[in-house]
Amino acid sequence: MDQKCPSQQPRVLFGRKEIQVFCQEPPRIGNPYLEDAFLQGYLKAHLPSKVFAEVSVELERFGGRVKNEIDLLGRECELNPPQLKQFDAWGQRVDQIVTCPAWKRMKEISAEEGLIAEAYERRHSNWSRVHQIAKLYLYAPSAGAFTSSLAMTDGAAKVTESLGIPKPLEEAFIHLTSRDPLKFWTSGQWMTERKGGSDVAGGTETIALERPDGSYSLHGLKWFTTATDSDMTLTLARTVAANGQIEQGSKGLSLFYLEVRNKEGKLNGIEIQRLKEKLGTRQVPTAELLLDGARAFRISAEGRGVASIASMLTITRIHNAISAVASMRRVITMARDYATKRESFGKTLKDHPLHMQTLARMEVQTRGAFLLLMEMGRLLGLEETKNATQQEQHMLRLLTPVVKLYTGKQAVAVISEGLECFGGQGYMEDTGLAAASRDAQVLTIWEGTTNILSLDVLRALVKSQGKVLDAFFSTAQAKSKVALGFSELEPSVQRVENALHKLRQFTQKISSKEAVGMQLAARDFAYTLARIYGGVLLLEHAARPNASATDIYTAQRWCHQDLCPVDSEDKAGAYSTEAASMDTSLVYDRHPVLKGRL
Ligand code: UCC
Repeated sequence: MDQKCPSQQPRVLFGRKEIQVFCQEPPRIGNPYLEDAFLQGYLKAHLPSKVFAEVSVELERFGGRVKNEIDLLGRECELNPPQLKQFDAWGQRVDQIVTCPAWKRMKEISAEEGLIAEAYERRHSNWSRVHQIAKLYLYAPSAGAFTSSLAMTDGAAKVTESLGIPKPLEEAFIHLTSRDPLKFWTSGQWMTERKGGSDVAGGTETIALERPDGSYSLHGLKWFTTATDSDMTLTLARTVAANGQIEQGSKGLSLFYLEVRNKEGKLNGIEIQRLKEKLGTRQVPTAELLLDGARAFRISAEGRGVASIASMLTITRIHNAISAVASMRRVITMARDYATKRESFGKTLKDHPLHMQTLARMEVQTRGAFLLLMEMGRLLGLEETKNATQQEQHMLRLLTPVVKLYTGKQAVAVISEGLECFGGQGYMEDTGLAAASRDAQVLTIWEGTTNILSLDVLRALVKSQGKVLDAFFSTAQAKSKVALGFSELEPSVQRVENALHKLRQFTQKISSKEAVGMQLAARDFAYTLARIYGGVLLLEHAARPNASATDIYTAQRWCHQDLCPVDSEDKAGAYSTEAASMDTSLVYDRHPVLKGRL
């Protein structure tokens, strides 16, 4: 990685020799823990000192492993995507997903490092989640998307635990949370069917027929199953009543557990139709599956499928945010290193102020996103150790969709900007940067698109009868007050308070509006929550005793954005019925659909 260009050799104009030696110094990836002052600062500020000492030593060691071992494996996974072998030489249907050795090694490393176990052993009590998330954050950009398997594995362990470890899952739970590579299992999450992935209640056609022994036989077509090489999965299906009736909608769905293969390694009534050809995350074997009598166990009460899998969604959405923030951090680390090496217009990139401004803006976004992510970990840890107050539980429910949707969008923007920092090299496949850009694009799509998650924010609001929002106002107000005594931070605190005031006014006004107005405002509303709370967390971070000038500067820059876009858009009339109608007219300008011809 550190080789030098032999650029000082005597020049032979356009000589063969000179052309051959042309090269640029690549960006270097160091120990990601040691290079991340902001991560270290966060952990030091929040973890009890004994926990910090232990966690810090471990993260430094793991950071070394990421740099020296895992990063190369991740690249191998990218270069050797999985393949489907459907038949053996003699025509026997085998449906084997062939993955590369590096992918298999990722599974072993995940067990050895306790990447799931850490969260369930809870050796650092309520800080165990923060510890696990910090570790995954170091791992994710080098993991060759193995993090998607881990997200679902963690989600499955969480569902199992929250259902009180039902009998059929007793053994599985031990496997999912094992540190032994020989015992460790990964899980899938099969939710998406032919009719689509967002409207699960409307799209799930799979049926479950009860067998005499109490297990079920599943029949259906799962259109998009990620990490299909997993050992087990959780999936939704409709039970069939004795009279043959099948209830449609959400109330007809129950949650099932099944093992993908039997003890002999044969698929459990499953046919792999094909692997999906995706834009990114090509390392991950994603498949279409026909369930043709797969043996499964119902693990939720009948009709409680969506509500029961919701705790899995909470976890996978947090994992999505981990990958989003980690990928932003990685591209900045690479770009800032490259900026010390690459010369143009007679100086290195780092000496071009406009280039530094661009990187600094990316850094501000990434720091805000990082604190939002860690706040999720803090709240989840409190909830899982039964230390969360009612207010903290409300915050966890509200912030999960907000943080997932916001960091996904930020990642796409920051990584795109990051690619530009390398000029044409950022567009090259073999630098690995193109893959980072492709992989980022999925972060806004899987585990709920931006709009679906914005509507989930409204669901949380309605279900709690506004209590999640009360919790938001009280928490944001209390946290931002901490920064009041600091003169450099006061204008930013003022901006946050103004935004909170406008948001309060907006919510009072909107509650009397029709459902369409609420829906039109949902996305801007979610963005507002993310911007205000990101600002609050940056202010809190900047007001701690050992804060640096850059901590203060970051909070100031973040708070300088429009912190209440929902108010700005409302004032511009964006949520009125007229606006809704004009939106359609604009989209279908002079299109036959508007003339009733389609
Ligand atoms: O599977 C996929 C790819 C996997 C890749 C994993 C890797 C990710 C990590 C990456 C790291 C690299 S992608 C597909 C994933 N699918 C989704 O995310 C689904 C998106 N759609 C939704 O989220 C919808 O909002 C639905 C499906 C939840 C809406 O369903 P319903 O049936 O219309 O929802 P209802 O009727 O509003 O809610 C049913 C119950 C209610 O509880 P009860 O009955 O007690 O009132 C809700 O409060 O479920 C509860 N509920 C929730 N609870 C619904 N959503 C939530 C929630 N988010 N949290 C808590």
